[in-house]
Amino acid sequence: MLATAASSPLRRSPLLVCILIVLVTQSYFLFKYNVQAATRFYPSKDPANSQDELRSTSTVIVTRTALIGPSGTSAILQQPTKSPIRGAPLHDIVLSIKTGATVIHARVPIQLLTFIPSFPNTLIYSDLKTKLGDWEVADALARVSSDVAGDTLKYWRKMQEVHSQGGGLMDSDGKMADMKEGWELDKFKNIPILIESYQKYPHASYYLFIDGDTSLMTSNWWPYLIDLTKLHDPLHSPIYWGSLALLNDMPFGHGGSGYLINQAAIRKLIPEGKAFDEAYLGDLERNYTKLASHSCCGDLVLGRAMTDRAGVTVKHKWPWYQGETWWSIPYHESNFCKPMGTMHHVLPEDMQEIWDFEQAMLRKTGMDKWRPAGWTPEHEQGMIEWKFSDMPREAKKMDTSKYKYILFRDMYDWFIAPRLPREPTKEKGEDWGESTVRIGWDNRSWREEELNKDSAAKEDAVDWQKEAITSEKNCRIACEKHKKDCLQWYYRPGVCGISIKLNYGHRLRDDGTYRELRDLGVSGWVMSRVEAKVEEWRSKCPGQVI
Ligand SMILES: *[C@@H]1O[C@H](CO)[C@@H](O)[C@H](O)[C@H]1NC(C)=O
Ligand SMILES: CC(=O)N[C@H]1CO[C@H](CO)[C@@H](O)[C@@H]1O
Repeated sequence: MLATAASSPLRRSPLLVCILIVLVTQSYFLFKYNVQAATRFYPSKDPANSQDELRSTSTVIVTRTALIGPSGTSAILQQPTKSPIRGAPLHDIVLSIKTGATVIHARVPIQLLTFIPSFPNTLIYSDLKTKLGDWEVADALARVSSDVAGDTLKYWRKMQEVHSQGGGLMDSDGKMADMKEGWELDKFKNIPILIESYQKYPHASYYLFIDGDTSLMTSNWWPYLIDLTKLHDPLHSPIYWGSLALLNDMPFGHGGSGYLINQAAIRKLIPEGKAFDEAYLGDLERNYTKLASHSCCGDLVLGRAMTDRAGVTVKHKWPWYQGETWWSIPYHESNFCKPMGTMHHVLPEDMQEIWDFEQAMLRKTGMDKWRPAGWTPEHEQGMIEWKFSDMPREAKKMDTSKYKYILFRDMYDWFIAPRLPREPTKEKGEDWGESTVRIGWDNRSWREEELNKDSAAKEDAVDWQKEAITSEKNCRIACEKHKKDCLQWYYRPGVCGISIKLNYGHRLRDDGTYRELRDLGVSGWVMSRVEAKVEEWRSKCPGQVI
């Protein structure tokens, strides 16, 4: 085109040509710069996001503000920045979850989103047959004999009726409707759940029973079960392990902390050949439904069945099985270096944080790639399932002492250390001594040693113990001056708790006046002692420094 423009004005004006060339070159560089400037707003993430990145580089005009929502977060759905770690699936341990129709929607979905996928053989039991997404939820009370269960079962019938009429058992905020008595049904569930878990998976090596507000430290279970299997053949050496509780001298594994029963132990209760014998199972159920009807709790009933009928008494395996969550755990020398298996009373949002914590820990320790010895590509692809009762020879000889378990120490470092108040508190000219303080806060010191009116009235009570319950200051002084190993204290009028264990605790109420909160309780920590103690405990974790 230009070549034919011999007579065009361009040819006659070299100056115009020069200006044109300069303009074209300049806009080329400007364009190039813009592309770079624009890509800088989208820092490269992982390959999964490169698609998005490409799109944003080509649409240079899109400005940053257009993509950012009012809260400052991106308005486009973000891909996960890192792919989640899913260790090897644990097919050979049946996970049975017990919950109730009034709380299931608040609790179980977050379990399904976090640890349950690692336990492909999971069973969910409620007091109503229902579904959660694609998961079938069974009614644990379906096989309970109403003639022996007694009056309590009226709540169950009521629930079925409300549900069948289309009434929700939970309001849209996830709060329980009127059926608060529903929890009384809970004690009838444990034996039916055990029977049905065995019927569904009669060949599993292990059966783990937990509640809807129990959380698992999933990755720790692999090396734990390898070692357990080396010591106790799951088909022949009965195991009923948990966190021992006692009621009227009756030992049982506390339900919320979770209890583990192997096949050998289940077969002591339901002998070979009886797994589908409904006459036998009906008899078993009736016997223990009757016991449940005048008992407090289902885990106790199960303990009775295991002890009396199966001849297998629960073994106390705390703190692997334990009933606290990150803020209620009393951190102490006795658990600091120990691995954790279960947590209880876990709020849904805490369950998420515990999951994030586990993911971060696995990356940090490098255990994300860990597999048991004898694990093959066929296992990895899901073509064969791992059987603990028939482990490869390599696994039986496997040295798991190098495995980096997630410990209570790690939980302390992740959850507690960054949250403890560190600045010594000076308020309204008061002298708080060495302690850092939170008002309206219960650090559960009272669980260790509680001084109160009764203890002050005892003959051998000394002066500082009597005075400690009269004011915050005296309670603090009791901890700081009179108990050299006291790490923290808690005061409310008439009560002074002092503790040699570290417990973070929780806010007692979200709102209120200073006075109101103060009357609820004040917690203090002697941080210099806390730090020294934690370092002392930490130094005793063998080979676990990471
Ligand atoms: C149920 O209790 C009866 C009476 O004590 C007893 O004879 C029977 O063996 C028990 N059955 C089971 C399965 O526990
Ligand atoms: C919320 C909570 O756990 N509060 C406890 C505070 O301490 C007293 C004893 O000092 C307990 O009775 C409360 O239950």
